[in-house]
Amino acid sequence: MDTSIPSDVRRPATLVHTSDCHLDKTLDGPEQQAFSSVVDLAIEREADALLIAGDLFDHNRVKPEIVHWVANELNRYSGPVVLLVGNHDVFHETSVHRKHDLRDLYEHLYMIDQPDGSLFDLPETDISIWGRAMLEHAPEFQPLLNAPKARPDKWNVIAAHGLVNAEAGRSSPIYTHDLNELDADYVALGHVHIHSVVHETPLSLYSGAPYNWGNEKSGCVVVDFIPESKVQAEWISLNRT
Ligand SMILES: [Mn+2]
Repeated sequence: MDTSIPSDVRRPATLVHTSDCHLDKTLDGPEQQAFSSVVDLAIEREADALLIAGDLFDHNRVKPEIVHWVANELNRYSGPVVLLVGNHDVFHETSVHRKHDLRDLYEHLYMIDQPDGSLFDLPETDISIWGRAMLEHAPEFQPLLNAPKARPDKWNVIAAHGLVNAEAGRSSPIYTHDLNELDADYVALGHVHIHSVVHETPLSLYSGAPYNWGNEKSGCVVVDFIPESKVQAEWISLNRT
């Protein structure tokens, strides 16, 4: 009889990672259609969680109809949604997220609202997500500062909205040496609208925007966490033909 205890006790999990949705205009604009496609993908892949890594909204004056529309879209999915703010929807006093709190409209919404970091262990999955709420898009804001250590029983995800290897003086910088020091399974980045893999260990990706002003590299990322395996991340095009 094999009495060995598997070293990796985590359950397999799937995460959909998006960012930079920039919702702002009409209810049937291309940004809205692309966001619906992200939700469709989360449903199709039976994702355990959806992570929005900043700039869900384009600005702080979006109409309440759009916020309600987002909540209705998320209700189609009905799983846990983790929301990080970005520089277009920073969490300062006049933030769209303070005027219209999505937590009041969607019960499975986990808002990263702490400037020093919010950590969520998501229900019915071993995914854990940490990030820092941006109050001001400034050189002083370091999205990865004081990230927690990984826990062996979790898929440790870090969410950050900022610029990787920014020149001195740029806002919300993320440096390679910071990524190297992270103890995490996956780093979900937002801010740059074109998808790219920016770092291998831990695996760190910009998802890119779901609607990138007509650019053919519009899409989002599906991340599969498999015990005893490398994290798999697949970029999915959301371009409509
Ligand atoms: Mn941004």
